[in-house]
Amino acid sequence: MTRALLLFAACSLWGQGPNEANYDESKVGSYTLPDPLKMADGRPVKDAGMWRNARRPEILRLFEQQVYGRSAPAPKKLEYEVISTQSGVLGGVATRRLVTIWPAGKSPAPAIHVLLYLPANAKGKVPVFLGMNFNGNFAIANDPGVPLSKSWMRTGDHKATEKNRGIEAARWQVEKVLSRGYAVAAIYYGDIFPDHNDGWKDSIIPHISKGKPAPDDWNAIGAWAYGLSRAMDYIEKDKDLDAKHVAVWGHSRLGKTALWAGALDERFAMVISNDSGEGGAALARRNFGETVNRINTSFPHWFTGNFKQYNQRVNDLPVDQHMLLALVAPRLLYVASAEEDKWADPKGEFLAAKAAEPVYKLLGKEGLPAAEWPGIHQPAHGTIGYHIRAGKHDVTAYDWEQFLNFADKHWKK
Ligand code: GTR
Repeated sequence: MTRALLLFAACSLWGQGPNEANYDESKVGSYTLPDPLKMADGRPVKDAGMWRNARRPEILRLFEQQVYGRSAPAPKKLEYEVISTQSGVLGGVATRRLVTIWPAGKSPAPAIHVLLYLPANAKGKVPVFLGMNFNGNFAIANDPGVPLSKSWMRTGDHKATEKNRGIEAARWQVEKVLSRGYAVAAIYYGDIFPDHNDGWKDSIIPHISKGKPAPDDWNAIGAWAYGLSRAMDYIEKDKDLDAKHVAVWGHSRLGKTALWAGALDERFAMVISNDSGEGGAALARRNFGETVNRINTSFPHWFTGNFKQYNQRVNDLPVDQHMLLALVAPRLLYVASAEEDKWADPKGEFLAAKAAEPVYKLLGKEGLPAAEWPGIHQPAHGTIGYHIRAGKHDVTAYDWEQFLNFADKHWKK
């Protein structure tokens, strides 16, 4: 059973317990969202310049201080090595490139391994879907040429095994993405921060930030987002890739991470959240499914220390997640939900995307063309895209079909 399922089961069993998750729309209660277009001192944000120079940095700072923590600056010079390039892989449809990045300087410091697949028939620089995986790069496709990861694994004895090769293939849809003319770039989250309560000491953080962590220091999500930005550093150096058209995407905890990476790093032209839920695209103030208290209790290593102050007083947060989504503006933003993924609060994900819209409008962009929460399988694609599909917490071929249509609409004019 996955952690999410266990928690879900536990929450239902607890019944009336203090951590009970609400799934009753009539019990959500009322809440007031902070206005993304009002400065903390109350002044209205009048134009694009004031958003850019005053309000955007203010919101970014608040997310750093209170939610995800302050990350380290990018390394002055990226240390990396292209390990190999092999054409004719995945049945001939792809060229595979393996790259190693040392975010804190060469060994013995940790390495981030990048797996790239380029369409075999690519002409010119190729736009890229960059994501992070849960089981190692060798898990995203059935490709015997990708080495097993040597990093911590979440399952079994925490070591990679052959039987996990390709187990995330359905979630990555590599062949489909390539066939639509995009490259796939993948990194493994365990290279950056092993996903458990004690992961910090084996993460990249102590190699980069010296001394004891401060209450507003980065943690797992901050470190994973940092890894995505280092992969982006590499993409900028690869002559075969179009660094101006990179979509950063992620599922669940890695969807939260993709959003944070996209907020911090404006080189990402598109940001995609798939079922990211609490601490991702879902409104924190909406009491439905997972809560701030629950997520900080189950996963104390994900967010910054300060975030725990809000466990019992979510309404005191100076931000809510629509403001994280607004930090992506005016760039392309996609939020995907799943009907049965109640834990992630699909409606709260839609409402957050909708509440980010005034910032897009201020910047002269379309926003999200859906006045109401759309029905199942009725994607709405503006500058903000949204869909909810049937089924459970997962990434499916349907989700990819929408992400690719959205990218085509904006990038293949
Ligand atoms: C759950 C967690 C969610 C989500 C999910 C996942 O246990 O409560 O916030 O991140 O894990 O990442 O699969």
